[in-house]
Amino acid sequence: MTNIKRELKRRISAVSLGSLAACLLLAPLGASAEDLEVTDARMRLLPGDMPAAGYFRLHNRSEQPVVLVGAQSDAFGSIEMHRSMNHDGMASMEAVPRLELSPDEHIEFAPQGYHLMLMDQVGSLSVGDSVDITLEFEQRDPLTVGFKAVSPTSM
Ligand SMILES: [Cu+2]
Repeated sequence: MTNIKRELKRRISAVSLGSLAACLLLAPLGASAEDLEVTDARMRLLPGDMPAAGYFRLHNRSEQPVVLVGAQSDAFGSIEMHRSMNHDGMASMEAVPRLELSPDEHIEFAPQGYHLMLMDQVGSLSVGDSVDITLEFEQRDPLTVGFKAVSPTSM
């Protein structure tokens, strides 16, 4: 009995390793970016300790839905997806845990709408600097994009 279990275990791990190798061969690094297009990536710096806001346009050029679930960067301790809202003249924002794009859909992260809330900035940043931010998706490789720092007054 014990021998059978042991043999079974050995076979299972051989299969897992085999399929892992196949996945690595079938999915070369960087290929995932071909059907996802990010343009106009920028971050608006605010004075003092106020969090910066990240804006961009994301186009799903693939034939599958794509789900954006967040972002991370070495330059910030924490990044959240938010959506700004305006109720009766009161501005507020809510966290957006996931954002689904249908095939060929695009979405705009822009002032007064969706934004990346860039919090706990690690170093100092100046207008013109570029910072890598990695966008994270459900069931596909993350995509790292250079975001250019722009002044608080620019859109
Ligand atoms: Cu926000």
